[in-house]
Amino acid sequence: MEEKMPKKALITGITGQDGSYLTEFLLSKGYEVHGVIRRSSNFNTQRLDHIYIDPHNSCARMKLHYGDLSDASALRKWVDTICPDEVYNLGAQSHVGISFENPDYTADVVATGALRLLEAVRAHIESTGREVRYYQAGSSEMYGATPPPQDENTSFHPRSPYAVSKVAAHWYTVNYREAYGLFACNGILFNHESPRRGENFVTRKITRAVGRIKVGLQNKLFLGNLKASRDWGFAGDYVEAMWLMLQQDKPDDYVVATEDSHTVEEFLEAAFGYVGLNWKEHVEVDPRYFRPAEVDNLRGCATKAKEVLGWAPKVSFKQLVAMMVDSDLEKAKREKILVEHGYIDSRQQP
Ligand code: NDP
Ligand code: GDR
Repeated sequence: MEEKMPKKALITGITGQDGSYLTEFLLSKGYEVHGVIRRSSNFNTQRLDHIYIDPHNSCARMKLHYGDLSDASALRKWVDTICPDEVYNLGAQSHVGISFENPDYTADVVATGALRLLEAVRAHIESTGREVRYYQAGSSEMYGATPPPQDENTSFHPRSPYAVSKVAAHWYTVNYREAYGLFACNGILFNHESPRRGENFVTRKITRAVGRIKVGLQNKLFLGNLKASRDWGFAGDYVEAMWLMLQQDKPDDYVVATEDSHTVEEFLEAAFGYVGLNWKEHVEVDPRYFRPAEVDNLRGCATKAKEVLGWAPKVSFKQLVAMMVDSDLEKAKREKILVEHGYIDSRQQP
């Protein structure tokens, strides 16, 4: 009997938070997973180390290739040589605050990068006749100033170079679907976090500090706007929704959210409270972290994802906070041992 070839996925942003969870998920479904990674002077694959198998080993089902969303020729080359069934565009300069400092770069990678990848997929389909499905990592930041609840019909009012670039990527994706019949989906994902979240996003910055304060490595935490409210879910739950979108009969756009929103202050209360600390004794507001334009309130309505995809979040806000604090407390304990033995400097902070 002929053996069935495994499906192939190509992921940009594979080294990021979502890239690592999506890779685990797709490997568990039997996929061969290919990832585009950036050249860096330091290794940037820490989030993948636990699933990495040397490619010389025939059982290696995750393969990494150098490329960049700013390099159209590399994107085309990898789409043509890998011949993926599904392409997930997760790569981005994804920090909203930093996008005000690096606007041009952010637009190039987030907006034009998506266009470059769509064009690589379109050209590959045209020359081979293969079917390739495309997922675009859209963001609740696109709603920006439009008040909640936000769903697929809510108008966009982006408030940062990052968010404007995501709106452009969203419409490029819709345009390639309408113009070329591409199976292309936009996932409009609300904030999702995990122990693998980048350390300069507010949730992880808080849970890292909670761990370090609890073990005595740090005393203060400097933050910006504490009044902003976000719909925070667990990244592990959200990558399943990305995959589900590409398994449907028709391409479409979906909001993915918990439908529950909390302020940064509430996150502080939950994270510090979980280990018996009072956040007010440790947190100071530093205007350096204020943004030129803020997004005050995001809360999604994920009815469509629930009804069409059969998707629902599994991890609650409270469980998410506990998961992140537990992980960062363990990390801080290990860090403390290294400090006490003089291997690292206690002033080293995220
Ligand atoms: P991360 O910041 O953790 O990961 C971003 C990834 O993009 C990293 O792998 C990074 O590589 C890669 N990358 C950055 N610049 C480039 C480039 N020029 N070319 C190719 N790859 C690049 O983000 P998340 O995993 O949290 O998010 C994944 C995607 O989903 C992003 O597009 C983000 O904007 C979007 N999103 C995220 C949400 C969230 O709450 N997490 C919500 C909604 C949307 P490196 O490791 O080398 O830096
Ligand atoms: P966000 O996430 O901007 O929603 O974008 P972030 O965690 O950076 O900010 C959330 C809110 O917290 C406020 N805040 C701070 N933020 C950071 N980073 N650092 C601070 O010290 C701080 N103090 C207060 C912010 O002002 C903001 O209101 C994330 C990213 O993952 C995007 O890529 C994604 O598209 C959206 O979520 C949905």
